[in-house]
Amino acid sequence: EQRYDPKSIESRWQQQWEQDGIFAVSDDAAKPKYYLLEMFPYPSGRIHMGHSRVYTIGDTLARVRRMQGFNVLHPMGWDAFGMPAENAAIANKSHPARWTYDNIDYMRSQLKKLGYSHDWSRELATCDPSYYRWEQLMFVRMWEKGLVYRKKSLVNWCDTCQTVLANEQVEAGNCWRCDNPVDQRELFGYFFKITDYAEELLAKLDELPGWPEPVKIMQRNWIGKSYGAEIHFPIEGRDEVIRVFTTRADTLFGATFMSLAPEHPMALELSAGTEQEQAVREFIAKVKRQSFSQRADDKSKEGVFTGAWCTHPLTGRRVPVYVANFVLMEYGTGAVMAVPTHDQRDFEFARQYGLELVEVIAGPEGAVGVDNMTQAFTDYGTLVNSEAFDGLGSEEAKRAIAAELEKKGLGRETINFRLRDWGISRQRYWGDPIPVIHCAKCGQVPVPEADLPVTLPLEAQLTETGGSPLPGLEEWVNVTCPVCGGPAQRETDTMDTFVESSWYFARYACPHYDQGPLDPGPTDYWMPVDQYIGGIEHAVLHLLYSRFFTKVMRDLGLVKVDEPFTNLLTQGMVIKDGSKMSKSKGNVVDPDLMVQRYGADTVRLFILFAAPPEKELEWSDRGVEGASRFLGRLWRLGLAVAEQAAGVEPFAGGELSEGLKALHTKTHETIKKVSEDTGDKYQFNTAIAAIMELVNQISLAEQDESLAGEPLRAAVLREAVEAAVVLISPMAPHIADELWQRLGHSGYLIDQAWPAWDEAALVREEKLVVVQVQGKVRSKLTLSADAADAELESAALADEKVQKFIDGRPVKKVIVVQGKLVNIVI
Ligand code: ANZ
Ligand code: ZN
Repeated sequence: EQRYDPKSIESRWQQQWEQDGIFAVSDDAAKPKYYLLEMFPYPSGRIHMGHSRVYTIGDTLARVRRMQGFNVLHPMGWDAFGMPAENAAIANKSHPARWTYDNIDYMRSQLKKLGYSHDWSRELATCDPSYYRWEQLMFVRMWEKGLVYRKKSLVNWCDTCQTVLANEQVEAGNCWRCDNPVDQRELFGYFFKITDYAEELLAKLDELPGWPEPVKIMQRNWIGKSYGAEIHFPIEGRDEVIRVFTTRADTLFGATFMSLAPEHPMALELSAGTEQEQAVREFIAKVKRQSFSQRADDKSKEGVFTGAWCTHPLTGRRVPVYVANFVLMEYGTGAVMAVPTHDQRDFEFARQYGLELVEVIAGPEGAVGVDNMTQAFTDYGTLVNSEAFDGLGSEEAKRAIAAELEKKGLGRETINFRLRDWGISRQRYWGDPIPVIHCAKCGQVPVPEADLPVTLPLEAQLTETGGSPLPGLEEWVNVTCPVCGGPAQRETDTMDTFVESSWYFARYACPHYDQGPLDPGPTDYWMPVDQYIGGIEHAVLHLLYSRFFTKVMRDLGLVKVDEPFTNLLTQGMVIKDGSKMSKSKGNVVDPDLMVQRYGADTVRLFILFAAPPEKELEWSDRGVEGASRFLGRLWRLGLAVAEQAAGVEPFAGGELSEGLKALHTKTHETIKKVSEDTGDKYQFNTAIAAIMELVNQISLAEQDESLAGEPLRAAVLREAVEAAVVLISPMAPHIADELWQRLGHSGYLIDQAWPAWDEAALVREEKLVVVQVQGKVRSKLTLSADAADAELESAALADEKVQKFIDGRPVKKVIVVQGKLVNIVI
């Protein structure tokens, strides 16, 4: 007998697959397409367990769909620009390109060793000019459409990473990459107008039933649509107003002061010439040194009076204007009407600075009186102290007050979004150069299409501090202005790497196309991605940007779809000893090592069997051992049946004895179960459990001497083993192809049609079960032919006649013999 030796089997089949190019897919419009994509990896150096999990899930599904008759696109590439390459290059005195491409080569070989069915003929790396040149073209087209603009703005600056971060990249005040606190700086940068698409990005979420609800909720919150009002407060002694955005126009009569963001253009202007000017200057300078996290911190609400007053738009009362650190310039209008009785921050601020309180919303118990308030009352209620609006409910009052303001020309109902435009400028070297030229005469001029791409100069030497070397490359920087021909300079910022990952999925349709970003034929055929798989950590960043970019590409005439990903699966984390696998926790299991020790099929099977895809997966060495033992059992059985059923066709009809009928039924039940579990729900764990049950039953039948003489035995065994091999092939493709060959077939299982089950075979027969008490036959039961031992036992114990003979005495032991006889010992 031959031992199961995954190492030799796997390398042989991987070579065969590659040699025959069986994973390369053509744009065969005659077949229904299925585009399956896993989020592409950053070439960090090695494949980790998280990668193995997401690609194993994806690969299994890709293989199932292909066997089901779809033309499956399952591409792979590299999210290859980004900071770690620069850091590694500085540390190793090498070049980011070198580091990146070396890593890509290594990781590609690791992925191949796992037996994934990626179409490597479509491989792309985003740091390749043949990729990023088209991104530059789209940038220029977006510029022409007014979807890109340049402005000086207060940006999130990470001093450790020496770069700007988008709002989405700041997590609780810290850098998403290095976790250090983020500062604010004023810098020029380029912005993509994602806010133009806010309404559509929000609305279309409702048309994505194939997305997990938590992801949609996160996106909705991020887009943050608020219905409210804009209200104008005329400034005393000037012909100007301060505009505020509020979601609580019903509290207008309780507005007793104003709060401006320190960055608000009027903050300094209003204080100019007043006694407060110096204090305001100092305060603004102080806030500028605070990080966002400090400003957002609940405990440090600070402010200063500007010395200016404005007029309440409905009561005409005087309202002092403050500058406060917790008001953000980036939201609404950067100014807030402060209602200390009904907003907690304003309440605390008012207490701290001795400002007036006016109660205007009464709860169910009525007004409480400002002297009794220990905190703001923030619920909706009934208006009091609000002149003509007294007695109205909050909702009604909001509309009525907005209408009154509109009549007076001092406000109106409005909608505000939390979503900000996407700042894409990074002061980094290893990225896609922003294709803009600065001319003293003409301003910012996009690089003409004919001059694209702006190639990232590879001769650059990185500086020790991590700052970009591009501004120092005079030969590269100095150019002539494409408009006036005068001396000009290149933009030296590069694009946020999230730009590359916002459209790579479309480029896979035509990765070698050199006439534009996307070849219409294949793009229209393949897009959208039918199933996207990746981590929940990308719920807002990558997934929102990709949705935005798809809409931009649509509006540039490059794609026809509105949404990039029809279905989204967010796989759970891989954990070990109860916590996420990470270097810092020291609980990392290296997939490569596991593949070496057990083989790829075992690793894949364990990953799929241990948990459903969305759930956490707890790494367990015993679980891996179990998967390995199971494949060993399948291997022996496969070889045994190959020998015993050599030359015999799988069962195709005829009268079967009870024992063979049971196995035939089990075979078809398993086909049905695995088909359903790999259908819409991706329950690979239960699918594998069903295949394991089938294999057990085959093993029992194979050893069952009573079946030895049956003429159809070999045919039924072959049918069952072949089903097990075909069904396990998407999960454990190497052993499956090997057994398939040894069972006398040629070709690859991925080209095999997914098996169909025979409804007629599913009908279960009944059997007679004899029940003995103390060795004497006391009853006979009719049970389903496949009833398990446990079922026999409980049916026997529950039987009335049996109960009579047990007569209340404790049962010592129940023995089930060959599924036909139950003996009860008392
Ligand atoms: C008056 C008021 C009274 C408010 C009240 C709330 C409660 P959402 O729902 O998130 O849109 N606000 C507006 N602009 C702001 C800024 N730039 N920085 C900080 N806070 C700002 O929040 C809208 C509310 O947040 C607005 O409604 C405003 O405070 C505050 F009893 O106005 B409200
Ligand atoms: Zn010029």
